[in-house]
Parts: sequence; C-alpha cells; structure tokens
Amino acid sequence: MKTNALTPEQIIQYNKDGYLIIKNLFSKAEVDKMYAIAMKDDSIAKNALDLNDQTGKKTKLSLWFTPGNDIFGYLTRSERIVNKIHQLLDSTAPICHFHSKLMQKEPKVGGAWEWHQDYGYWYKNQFMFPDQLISVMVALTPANKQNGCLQVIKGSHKLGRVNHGFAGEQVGADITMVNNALKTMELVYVEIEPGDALLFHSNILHRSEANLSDKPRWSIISCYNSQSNLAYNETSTAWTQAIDVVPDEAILEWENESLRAADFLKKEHDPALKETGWEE
Ligand SMILES: O=C(O)CCC(=O)C(=O)O
Repeated sequence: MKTNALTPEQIIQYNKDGYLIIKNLFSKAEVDKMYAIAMKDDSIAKNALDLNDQTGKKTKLSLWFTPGNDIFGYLTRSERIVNKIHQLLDSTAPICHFHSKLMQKEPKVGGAWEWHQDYGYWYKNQFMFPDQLISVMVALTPANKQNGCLQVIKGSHKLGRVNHGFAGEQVGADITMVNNALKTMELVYVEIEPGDALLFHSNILHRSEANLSDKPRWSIISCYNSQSNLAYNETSTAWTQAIDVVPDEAILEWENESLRAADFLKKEHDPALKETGWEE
C-alpha cells in the first residue's frame, strides 16, 4: 500500500456517499503556517473575486490554476492528497490539478453558495467524465453551522448532472431536483476543524449558507482531474499536466515562494470566468 493510502472501507464510503471526511489530514503547525500566509500574502487579497449571493452578500475567493512552489502548491501537490485522489478517481491515468481557490467567508458579510454540483459548472468546460473529477476542501478555520459550513446531500452524486441556471451572480442547480433529492436523501452539515479535509465528487449537490457569526470561515479547495479526462472547452492548461508530487514535509520544511507569480483568475471579462460557469 502506498503512503497515505485510503482503506478499502473509505473508498467504498466515498463511492456510496459521494464524499469522505478525513480528520487531521494536516497538523496544527501546517494549518497555522498556511493560514498566516493566506492572510499575509498580498497577492491573495489583490486577486480576490467577490461573488454576490441572491441577497447581495458577498462571498470572496482567490482562484489560480497552476500549483507552484508556494505553500498552497505544496498542499495541492502533497503525496498525502494525490495518493488518495488516485485511489478515488475512476482512472489509472496520472492526476492533474484543475484549479485551487482560497475561500474567504468573512464574519457577518460572507455570502452563501447556492445549491450546485461542481460538474454543473465543469460540464461547460466540456470535461467528459464526472467520476474523474474531485475536490478536496481543507479547513483553515473551524467550519460549523454558525459560520456557514458546507452542506452536502449524501449520495446525490448518483443522480447524475442536473440542470443549472443563474441564481444571483452564481450558477445554481434546478431547485425542483434539489427539493426532490431532499425528500429521500440526507442533508449533512460538514462541520470540520482546521486541518480536516473533505473529499467530494463533482456531482454531489452542495451549498453553504452565509456566515452570520463573528468568526471567519476560510478554507482551501483544490480540484483535480485524471489526465484521461479531457476538457474540450478549457483554455487553462494545468489540467493537462501530471502533478509534480512533493513529499508531505514540504509544507513545513521547504522554502515557499509567494503566490505573486500564480496564474490567478481575473474577474474583468476574463474568458476563463466563463469557463468556471460564473460568467455567461
Ligand atoms: O466554501 C463554500 O462555502 C462553498 C464552496 C463551493 O460550493 C464550491 O467551491 O463549489
């Protein structure tokens, strides 16, 4: 078994539920370092995008494509994540990184995310195989009901892709299908602690509510595809390159660069935004 491998039971659970929580995937020292850099590296703040939810509350994120030699590149490229992804994606091809985003849900003002499937967006990029797309959320602060943690509908990845349309500035799933799913499937609030990770299938229905608490909710979400999963309508290129995997100790022990050189997504009329589904 490779280092950091998932157990057969965890793989069965992911396939059944469409998500898997791994407690303490990152240590306190690693999270403290990542959170400090997230707040201090001014390229993250400079490249933050505001998305309005339906009530006009803003949710903030900074998104980049190529995982570099910065602290979040080391997280994204870490053996402990990539080995697990390899076990979960329905392909033996190398793993690539589509994009990562630093989610910054500020106290009182951080907005909601409408119900959606990530493949509801990525279908527009013409990725072929939803079973070869996965996201990994790592909590940098506690995430709970009070500060708008992620909610998932357990097992909803089995529905296949449902239609998506505009909901405020965001793209949301067909609410009739969401409500039908909620009649028979369990709604789960993913309450996690700093360093815990949530791995979730591209077709799982998920959302989050506004952060009405006085505590921030920050997390990093990295999205991966198998190299065999081609996207015929995507201009970024990281998703075509096998990840250059780094050892787990890179986060604490390796020199890390600033994210200044990262290929951030820009809001102003950037065609890439169209490709994320956030701009038509
Ligand atoms: O972090 C959140 O609150 C929601 C993020 C999300 O739904 C997504 O990135 O697809």
